[in-house]
Amino acid sequence: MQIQNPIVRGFYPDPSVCFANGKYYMACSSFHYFPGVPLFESNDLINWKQIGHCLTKKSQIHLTQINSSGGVFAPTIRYYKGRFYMTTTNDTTHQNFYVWTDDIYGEWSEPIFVNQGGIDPSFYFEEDYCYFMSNGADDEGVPGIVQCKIDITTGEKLSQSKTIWQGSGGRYLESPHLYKMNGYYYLMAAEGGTEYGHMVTYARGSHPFGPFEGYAKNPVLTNRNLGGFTIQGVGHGDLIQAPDQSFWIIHLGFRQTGQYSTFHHLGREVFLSPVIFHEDGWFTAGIDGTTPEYLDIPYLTQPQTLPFSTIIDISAANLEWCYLRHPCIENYHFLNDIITLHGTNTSLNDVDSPTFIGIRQKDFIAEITCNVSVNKGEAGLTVFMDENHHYDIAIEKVSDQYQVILRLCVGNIRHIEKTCLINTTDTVSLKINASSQEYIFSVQSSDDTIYLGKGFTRYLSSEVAGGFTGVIIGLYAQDKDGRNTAQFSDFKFQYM
Ligand code: 6LW
Repeated sequence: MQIQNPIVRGFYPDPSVCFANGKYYMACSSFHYFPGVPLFESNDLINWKQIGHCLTKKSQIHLTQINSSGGVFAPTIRYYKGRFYMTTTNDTTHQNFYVWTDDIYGEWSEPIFVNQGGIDPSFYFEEDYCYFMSNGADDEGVPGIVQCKIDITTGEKLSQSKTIWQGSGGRYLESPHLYKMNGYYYLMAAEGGTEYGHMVTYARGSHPFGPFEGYAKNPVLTNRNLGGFTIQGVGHGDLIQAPDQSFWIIHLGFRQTGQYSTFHHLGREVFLSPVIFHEDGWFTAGIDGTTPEYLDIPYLTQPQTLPFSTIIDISAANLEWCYLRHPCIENYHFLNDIITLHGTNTSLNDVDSPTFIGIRQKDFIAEITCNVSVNKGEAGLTVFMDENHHYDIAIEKVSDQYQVILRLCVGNIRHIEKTCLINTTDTVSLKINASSQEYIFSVQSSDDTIYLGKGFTRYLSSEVAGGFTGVIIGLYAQDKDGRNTAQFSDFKFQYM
């Protein structure tokens, strides 16, 4: 059956995957968003359903007032002897830690810290030993992929951190994962940085601590030489076997907004590329070493589901909600298909936790609508990349009328594109029409659609905003004079 990359769309970077009890589980990075580390389940590596998050408690992750794109970096998920382990870095506090659970649908443990630096920690388990690797430098200061043995019950180091591979020469050697197959240890990594030069490389050896011999034709997977192809930045992956025992790399990549656009705003997404092991024990990946848009998946029995039009489940049970840093939960109420938000004087421009609850934008072309009412201050929808890059369409109470505002924030330019008074204090329907190049903002009143203006997607892109995240569509409320009350209903995403 044919499928289309990306297999998981929207800002879900740094995928790591494991197999347990007949199913696949995948974890992604989440940075300053809460809950942390979205967790997915699949039967076939193609159709993924979010089942929760690994970091759901404040005690598990420090996010208070951290910078955007700080916090939770790339995770690794592994299953060993009936227990799931997820390790990641809080890049803001420079700490590597892991959490565990025996119930993948339940809560995860409190963090257990490992005294090894660098980012992108990973585990390899063998004969009751746990090898813990990350990028960084060893105890002698030698840079590369570093590894130690740890006591998995305490996180205590059982050996020194030793540099085991220095990569193939690309910058930003990261994302190490170790596997054993056919008598060899394979150490897979990413190099080139998470932008246009990204790539997957690997080495193999006969012992978990090496020595490792790099694959002669590294990188084994990259789209860095495919100018004019919309899928770019492929790298940072995890190797996995499908139900028919074929090998695949699940990895990140991004979609440019057009063939030669060099902008992407939906963040890094999840892609799949085939792997073939050859007789000499080395493997090749992708189609001639590149990740294509369309792939034939011989074992697949259930067609791929792509993002479809949905009325967003506006209840607290929706696992896709994300908050900025640690939310003040008393400002969020879910009841009978209505979300009530209490805005504060923390605004979307602050490196803090404004009253904001969002869902990732998963495809370029979308119509997003929501009904909003507010008693004072401001409430609306935001197309949010970070505190300096967001487009807001909101209503504001002006005596006994609403004023509708379109605000475009790009860097330190904070511009009110349009305001207009509308003749109601009832619920207002806000609308965003997204294409690959622009967002068009309008308001629907009972008898009219009022066009407010537009904002280009490129100014919300990673190339302009920087950082590691992608666009999230948020419902928000703010009130510079105190605490307001806003209600949201009929939040819809229609993908075309
Ligand atoms: C992540 C690193 C990377 O930890 O970007 O693409 C960093 N790779 O491996 C943040 O996602």
